[in-house]
Amino acid sequence: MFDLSQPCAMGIVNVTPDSFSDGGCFIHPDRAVERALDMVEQGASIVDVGGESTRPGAQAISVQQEVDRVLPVIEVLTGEINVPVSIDTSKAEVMRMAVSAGAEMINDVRALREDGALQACADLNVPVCLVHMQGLPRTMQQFPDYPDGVISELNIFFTKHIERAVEAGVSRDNVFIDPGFGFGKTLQHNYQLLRGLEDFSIHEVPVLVGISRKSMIGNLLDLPVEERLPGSLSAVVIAAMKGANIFRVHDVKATVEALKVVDAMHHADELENWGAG
Ligand code: PT1
Repeated sequence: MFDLSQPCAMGIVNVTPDSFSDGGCFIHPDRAVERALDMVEQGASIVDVGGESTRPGAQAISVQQEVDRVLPVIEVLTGEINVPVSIDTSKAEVMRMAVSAGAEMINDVRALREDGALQACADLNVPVCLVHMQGLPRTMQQFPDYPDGVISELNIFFTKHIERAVEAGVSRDNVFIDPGFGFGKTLQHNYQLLRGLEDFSIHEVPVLVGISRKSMIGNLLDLPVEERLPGSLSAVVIAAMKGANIFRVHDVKATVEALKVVDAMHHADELENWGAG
């Protein structure tokens, strides 16, 4: 189901009224489903459905609110597409209900630190992405600080949280890690992370990255969200060359094309060797 022999795109399906880059256009379940279907057509290998915004400054929401947003979308989607649906949540109840409704992966920006999330994941036996975040969304961008270096601190975090998940009964084969670009990181931290991405290979688990349209692109280039595609694609290419496996993005078609170029370089000797192409 998760073929990670090639880099792949995970399409972002926000079912939130306050999402930082879609401006909440996909709050209606039908719109979210439509958007997900487009992404699959464009080559998404996974679609990631989320009901809680976790961008800097976002407020927490209740279990009920989150369930009401994501469940209708997951229920329809899993019947209509042939790629796995991932649930972007930190809440144990949402994880359980989403997987019952057909979701096949859990994406948790809080790395299973909420009550019951660890046990839910162990019980559900699906792949889980452990994302690094310093602090919590509402305040995480106030004082990001990594006195021992951002790469070294994240490696300690991943070692600890992979271990903790495995001890709770999560299969190591089901663990993915994600450095959490923009989650309690300055511009400097984000680019140090991008530069050092290959260092996370020591954990020998797939690496997921989410950079698409984030402030690390917008602040660098001084561009609004709708003009961040070239910068986002550049980051995708860098991350792919540094061994990242899954790319959580808004712009699936462009990302799949960029990833194919990187893959062609990696497999250059197997390409067609005639004509002027
Ligand atoms: C991510 C991610 C995510 N990001 C995974 N899941 C968000 N696995 C939601 C900004 O700086 O990177 N990996 N789920 C969205 N969060 C943010 C954070 C959005 C920062 C925007 C910014 O602009």
